[in-house]
Amino acid sequence: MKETALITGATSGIGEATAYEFAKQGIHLVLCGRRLERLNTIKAALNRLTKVHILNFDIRDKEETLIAIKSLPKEFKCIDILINNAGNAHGLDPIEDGSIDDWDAMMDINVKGLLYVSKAIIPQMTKRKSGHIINIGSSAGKEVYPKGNVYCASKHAVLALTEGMRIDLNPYGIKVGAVSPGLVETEFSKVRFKGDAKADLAYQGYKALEAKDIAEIIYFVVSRPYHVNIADLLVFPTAQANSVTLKKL
Ligand code: NDP
Ligand code: 8X3
Repeated sequence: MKETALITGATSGIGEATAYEFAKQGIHLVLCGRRLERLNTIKAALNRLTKVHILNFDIRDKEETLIAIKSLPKEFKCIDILINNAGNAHGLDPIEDGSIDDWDAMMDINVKGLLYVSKAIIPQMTKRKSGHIINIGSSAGKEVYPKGNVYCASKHAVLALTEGMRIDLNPYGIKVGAVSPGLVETEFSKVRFKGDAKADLAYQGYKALEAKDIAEIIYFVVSRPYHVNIADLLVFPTAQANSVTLKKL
């Protein structure tokens, strides 16, 4: 029987690329996101390769999240692989100028949303004593950079939760790990800078990672034999040495 993966944030960037990568491998997919039109387009493209079901909800809303996951039809109910990917940075401001709405968005989506989705899926994994959870962290979860304050805090929380999940789910044989990228060229900067021209500059003058690079790594992580659990994988573009060191042309 084919495995089923639920991917949050599958409408763009790393989540969408992971959906394509998994579909190539025949993994059945539950794709989640707020932009329904994109979910429909991706489903239409991937249906030729694998079975796809879409769930359209906002992970900030705990009721909506729990109801959406409960609504899964029988053939998609058993989730073998959970990719907690949905998330974004909102703003890049020194702490004294930060917007409370941006702070709420980052903590509500990157941390609490990840918890709501996990809460909806983990009980079936503990019951079956099997499953694999991958949380998409960030280099920002390992080091704090100027003006990164709350985004970095949210990603530090993702890595702490990854460790906590791995410890608590160890008795059930459930694998838990994180993939922590540096700069990846996606819609991430458009969201961070709210469409401002700064977004276009974020990936100029060097070769950033592509979403596909991370998707291939995620597939590598899920395709290891059962006794191998990749706990955390930090990946930078070659031009980037850490959060503040970037070799531009
Ligand atoms: P994108 O902006 O391209 O994708 C973000 C995804 O998250 C979208 O599919 C979006 O879907 C979804 N999402 C955002 N908010 C919500 C919400 N409230 N409810 C449901 N889904 C939501 O960015 P990336 O692909 O780059 O980001 C994916 C993950 O990778 C994030 O966790 C990010 O922090 C992390 N990351 C990104 C890096 C980068 O440089 N790009 C580097 C390190 C980590 P929709 O809007 O349709 O709901
Ligand atoms: C995204 C990478 O450096 O913009 O997590 O925080 S960074």
